[in-house]
Amino acid sequence: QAQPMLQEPRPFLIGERLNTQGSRKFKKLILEERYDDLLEIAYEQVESGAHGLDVCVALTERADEVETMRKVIKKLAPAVRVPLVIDTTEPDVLEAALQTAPGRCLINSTHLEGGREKADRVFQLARKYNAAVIALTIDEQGMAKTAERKLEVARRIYQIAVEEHGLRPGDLVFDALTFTLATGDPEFAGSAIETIEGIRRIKAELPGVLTSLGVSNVSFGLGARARAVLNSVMLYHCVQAGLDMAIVNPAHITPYAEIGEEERTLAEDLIFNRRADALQRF
Ligand code: THG
Repeated sequence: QAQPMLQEPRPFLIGERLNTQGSRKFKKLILEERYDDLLEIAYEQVESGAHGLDVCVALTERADEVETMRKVIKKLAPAVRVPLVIDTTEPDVLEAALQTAPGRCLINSTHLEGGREKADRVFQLARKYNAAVIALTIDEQGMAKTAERKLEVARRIYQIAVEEHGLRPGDLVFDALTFTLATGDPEFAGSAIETIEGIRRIKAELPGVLTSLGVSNVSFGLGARARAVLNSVMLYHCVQAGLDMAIVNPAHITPYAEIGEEERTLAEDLIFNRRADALQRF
């Protein structure tokens, strides 16, 4: 079966910088309605290796997310040849985006927090506009923390999307979510292992589905060099476990083979929770 959202070889890289929540620069451009200038951020990500572009224009300062999303997509669509990843929590913004974009889109994202009502709406829109959907492993109990729970939530979402809404397994992209390792909180020391194992189990037990991860979450709170190393090493191990897509700043990803052994070992000690002082040493 054709997998138009799948990059071979893996991973399909989704550029994260066209995001008002994750980039001060992009937020400023949107607030000042400088739509021509956002193309530079788009081009830079594609030139750095992005295969798709995440687009999030949500702002607490402004109430016109629908119109802003339309304008941004009208600017991007003719200029870049990569799929757009529509990042919004508002169904009306999502539908406006899917109506405006000329090609197949990826929806970012849905989940089961607060029940399945919103997910049902998202899957209906995915069917109507032939979009793929990123589904986060979050349910009524919150973000799934163990590999077992991540698989359990993914199974429920699969049941709803595939069995009930008729999506193809290849239209579903499960995001097993990862927490930052920068706080030193012992409760989260094993969280990267659970994410990597969660990816492995979702790929093993839900045949045909894809997986994605917002890799930068693992390094929130660290300095720039440490972030680049930790993100790159985490990405490598996730891809080894079967990860298909990664939401990253592609300019900050270093190939695994180019990371020196010392830095790599420090990062792996932290990711795999191999020593109690891994964070201080990193
Ligand atoms: N899964 C899915 N979607 C997601 C996430 C995920 N979307 C949002 C987020 N997580 C991924 N996007 C970003 C965007 C920016 C950053 C991290 C993740 C980031 N920004 C720098 C910072 O905050 O320090 C740069 C700030 C700036 O330039 O102003 O780290 O997990 N499906």
